[in-house]
Amino acid sequence: MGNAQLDKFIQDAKELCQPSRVHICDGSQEEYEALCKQMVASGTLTELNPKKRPNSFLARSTKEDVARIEGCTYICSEKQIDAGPTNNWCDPAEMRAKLLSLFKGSMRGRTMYVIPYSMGPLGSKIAHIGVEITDSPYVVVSMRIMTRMGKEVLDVLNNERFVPGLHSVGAPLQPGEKDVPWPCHPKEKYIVHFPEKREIWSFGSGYGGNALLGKKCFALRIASVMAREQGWMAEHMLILGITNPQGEKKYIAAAFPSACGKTNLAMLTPTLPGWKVETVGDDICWMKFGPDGRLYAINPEAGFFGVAPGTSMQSNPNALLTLKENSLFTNVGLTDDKDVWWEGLTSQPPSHLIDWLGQDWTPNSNEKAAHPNARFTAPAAQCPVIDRAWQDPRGVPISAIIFGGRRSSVVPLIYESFDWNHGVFVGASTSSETTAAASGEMGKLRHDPFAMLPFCGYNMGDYFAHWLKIGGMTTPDKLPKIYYVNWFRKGKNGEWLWPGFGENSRVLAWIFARTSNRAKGQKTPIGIIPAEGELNLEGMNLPPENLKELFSIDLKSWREEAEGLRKYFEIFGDRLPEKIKAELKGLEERLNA
Ligand code: TSX
Ligand code: MN
Repeated sequence: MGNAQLDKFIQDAKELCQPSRVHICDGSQEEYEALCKQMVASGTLTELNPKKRPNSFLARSTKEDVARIEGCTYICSEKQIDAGPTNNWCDPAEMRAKLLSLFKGSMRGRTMYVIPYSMGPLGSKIAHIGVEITDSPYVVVSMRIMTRMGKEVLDVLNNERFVPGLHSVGAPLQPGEKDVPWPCHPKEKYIVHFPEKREIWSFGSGYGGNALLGKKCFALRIASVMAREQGWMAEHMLILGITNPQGEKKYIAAAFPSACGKTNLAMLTPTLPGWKVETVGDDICWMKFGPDGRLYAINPEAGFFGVAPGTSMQSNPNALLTLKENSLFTNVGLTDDKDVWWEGLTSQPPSHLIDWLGQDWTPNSNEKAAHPNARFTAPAAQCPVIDRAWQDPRGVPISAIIFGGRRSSVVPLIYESFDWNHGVFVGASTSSETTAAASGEMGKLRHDPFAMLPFCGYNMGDYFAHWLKIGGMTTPDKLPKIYYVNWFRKGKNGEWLWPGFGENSRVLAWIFARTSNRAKGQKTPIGIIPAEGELNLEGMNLPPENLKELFSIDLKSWREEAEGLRKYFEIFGDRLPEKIKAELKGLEERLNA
């Protein structure tokens, strides 16, 4: 069956970008292999040792194209106030004119690929379809791992509406001109969203979230706008299943700013005997109310696009096992036996490798072997602990939502919100100390409400209001309980108070107990913490003074915390919901009582 919107999208893109060829992707293995072969020939990809890492490749980008670029990311709503204080805004007509001039002839000498894809299991009522048009074969093979892509999507598209995304690396080829391994535009980069029209236009970058438009652009920025309109939620959250020793299972969603180990939590190996954690997703969560009034979540993605440095058999064995084949690596080191390496993979670095810039590297080199934002792209199905319901079109029922951040002081290991509205306030208050991996100074506190700061497609104040509204759409007993965790609190000598990683299962077990009414908790001015003895610490030798410090709530520091929040919330002006103001006032009153 034809689709008029699709035919017009392809025709318009062709006329504007003037590619040499048009290729409609069918998503087949043959197509994937042909594109990989073509990219090996062009120097974009290096094939890894098939004995060590079958059907896997390495890509190296240029120095200038290594990460998402928030400064070049725009929400072009009709009115600036609807993009809000946390987004870059530009007048949509002005931006459209700019984009039309940039995209004019931008695909000359290249193939224009049309990628029909589904975010979420095909046929799920929570899923949505997108079509990305791109001149990058790297994007095509990445999208094949990260989404359900190709003919099967066209077959269900019919006359349904889809989210169009037009992407060009912005490097047209003159007749006879030889291509470079990583084409991109040297200066002009634009990642543009038109929320009212539900369109994405991305120019100049070939990297990650700038170019794989299904992920941050669609599944978060555009989807957050659709979710608000339609009464559902598009969140920057992992989804995990947790089973207790009695075989009872619950699902938890969790949002963290970058560099907090979200993928590690999603694939956790519990140290608590008899407990099991399984992964539904590690980055994005779409939730809709089910017929029973509970929130059901799907992972709209089909793969993991994770930060490689720091990923090891110690920090995340399940991620490493996921990468054993059929994986794409970007900006990692290449070992002499044609395998991959990055900082933190092994305690002993190889004595020689080729670094992410293609230069010889030894442990004595001053540069890093892998770029700090080097990535792996791997099929979720290959994860050894992938949840059996990860592709269930109905989604999984969410019992708890966790927020968290990296805080060396003030914030306890875990607390629970008093109710939904207080939980929304807690989510809005999410903040994290910057690490070397993020841009800016180290250790500076950055507010990142709901970990959505760079991903909300509309005014963040209205997004808080949407969360509050969701809480009124069902009965309180059906809503997930809301938590805030901090794995990163430090003692007086700068030592970690909590071992983290698999030991975090003890915190998850308390959440499990609370959501089953099996733990009574203990009220504090900021929320509910585990009552004496409720956090299972058996077999871990946590010094009692660490436990005390992990849960200490210093009223003076928390008054400063509330003051900082009050100041931060000012940026939202009259779009800050009254209920959020009331929650802040409530916190201040409890701290002063
Ligand atoms: O991912 C992390 N998690 C969550 C795991 C499920 N990391 C890595 C953060 C960077 C992405 C952590 N780092 C966690 C954590 O819970 N905790 C810490 C801090 C920490 C680091 C090392 C030790 C203890 C705490 N201990 C030793 O190195 C022995
Ligand atoms: Mn993310």
